[in-house]
Amino acid sequence: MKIDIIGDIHGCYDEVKSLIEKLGYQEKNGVPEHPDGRKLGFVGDLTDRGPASLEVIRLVWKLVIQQQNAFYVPGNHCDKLYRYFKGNKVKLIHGLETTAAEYMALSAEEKDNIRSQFMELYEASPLYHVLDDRKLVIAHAGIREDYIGRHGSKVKTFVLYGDITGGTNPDGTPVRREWAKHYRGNALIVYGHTPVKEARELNNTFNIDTGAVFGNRLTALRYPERELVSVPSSMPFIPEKFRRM
Ligand SMILES: [Mn+2]
Repeated sequence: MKIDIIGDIHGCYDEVKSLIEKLGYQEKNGVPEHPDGRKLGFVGDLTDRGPASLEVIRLVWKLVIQQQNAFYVPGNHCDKLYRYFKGNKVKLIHGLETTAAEYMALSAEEKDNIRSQFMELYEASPLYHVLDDRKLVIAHAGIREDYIGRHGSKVKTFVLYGDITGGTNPDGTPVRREWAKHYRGNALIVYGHTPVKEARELNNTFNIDTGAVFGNRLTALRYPERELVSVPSSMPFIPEKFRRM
């Protein structure tokens, strides 16, 4: 199987459009299609902070649900947006306020449409995808080898938030252990969640969150070629958002 996996988009619709074009996809009936039958994958965090979160949802819904021709796993931002759309009390912070503002500006009918599209997408998608005869795993924040094939709350927390200790850093962000340093599995793990200036390959894992929404780049990994393709971001660069590795 040949798949192009895209990192955290966070509402950067123009960037994802140009990345998909750069990957060789052509628009057919309003949906990108690859002449060689390649498919798209998404590591999650489609929305929040960027300028056009709802457009990103519409695009990914078309690809994954309507065309059944792409793979998506939810990120922690997707999980929170799902809870917001369900009517749960969630705080409109950490970028959700931008997605909520786009949503609130819609007509009642448009609201219903986007809300049901997103909820359908989320409900139809696994916490992580195991693909290509278990040679490839897509998980938002990555996954420990012994969690592959398992489900449940510990696994859910790990794939959405990473290997968090429960503690907080001086800047208020959660302390995360670097699970990829200790990963020894045979499956290639493709993930995002932690913005890095350069996509990072380590022990058969790839972090492809190159911080599009923080002004760096939006990146895709071509599988099985293991080639990185990226486009520059139009957002202002915020250096303190990038983890030093
Ligand atoms: Mn993210």
